[in-house]
Amino acid sequence: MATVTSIDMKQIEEKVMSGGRLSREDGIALYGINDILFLGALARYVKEKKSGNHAYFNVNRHINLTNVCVNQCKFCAFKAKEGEPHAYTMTLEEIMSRALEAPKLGATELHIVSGCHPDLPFDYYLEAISECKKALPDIHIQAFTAVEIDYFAKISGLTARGVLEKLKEAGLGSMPGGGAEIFSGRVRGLTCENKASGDRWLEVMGLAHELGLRSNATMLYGHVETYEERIDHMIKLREHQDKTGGFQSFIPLAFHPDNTDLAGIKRTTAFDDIKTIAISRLMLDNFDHVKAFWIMLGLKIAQLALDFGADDLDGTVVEEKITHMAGAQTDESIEKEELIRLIKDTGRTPVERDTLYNIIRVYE
Ligand code: V47
Repeated sequence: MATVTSIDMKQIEEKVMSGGRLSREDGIALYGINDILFLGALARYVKEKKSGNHAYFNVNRHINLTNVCVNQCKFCAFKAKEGEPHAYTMTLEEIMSRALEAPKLGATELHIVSGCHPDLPFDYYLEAISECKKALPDIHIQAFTAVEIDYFAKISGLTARGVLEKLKEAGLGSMPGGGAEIFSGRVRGLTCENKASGDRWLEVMGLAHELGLRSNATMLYGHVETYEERIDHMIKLREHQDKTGGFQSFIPLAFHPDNTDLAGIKRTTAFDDIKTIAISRLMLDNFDHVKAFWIMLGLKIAQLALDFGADDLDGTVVEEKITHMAGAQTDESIEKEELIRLIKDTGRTPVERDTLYNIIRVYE
């Protein structure tokens, strides 16, 4: 990584303070800066311009319908092949018993993502959404990554737009940001060669945005990618957002190596996590929110991230398999009161939001 001079830092600072857009070179230079307090101050300035002193959280419940997946990504510990001892596929009854817990927990959102199962028909996934919506009409369903939508199109013979239309009609409210990984073809070739390309991920998100479905966007970092590839990923998202405006939040996901095919790789460091939060806040000038997903960052880093550009901790979650199969040491669930305490301790105002960032309650 090239050394960054104080002149470079001054120029970047001036650009940010005057509302200018950072270039690819600026982004790469930001990764060369070890003064995280400088990065934090800049990112905090941008965060406060966008969301003032608010820090958001929501009350949600995750459900992963099946872990059986044709993609077999090397970074994934959640995946299974049919017949393996840890493979599972939920029945509709199992899905509904989890979904029906949501209102009892005060949840406003069901977050549903799954493996791309070789034998299940698209109707299985469609029915899961329509039954959840019928039973819980007031709950927002955020479900299926762009990769899953691409897969449903392949197995159903529908277009991706057709799949999205059917899911929307069944009750889909918005889409999570998973499956983006790193858009670089080099990295996808090494880690997830079977799944939809970066361009296809962006195309499917564009279709969803056209249909009025909002979505999030993620970046899985800390495996075989370079800093340049991270910045290119952010720039592709930024360009796409210029066109559609449909992304709500950017979520950098720290790679957890345990039980994956990349198990030799070391976990991300606190410095890398904090820098990546701050840099994404600075690069993604057209995203309203940057989320520090506490499950992946751990509660302590996620809380600190609120002072380095993030404005959201995500939710109560309840059941999380993707990161926990890969060695996450966080709990799978957190009480809303604990999220409020963590936020209050930073001096920010906790704001409970719904999935679309409508304010439910401000905890002054
Ligand atoms: O796409 C897989 C990632 C994603 C590992 O939109 C891993 O609000 C770390 O996207 N270590 C799924 N990450 C989860 C996801 C998500 C989570 C929370 C909120 C939202 C949102 C989206 O998890 C996958 C992949 O990028 N992942 N394996 C791993 N070993």
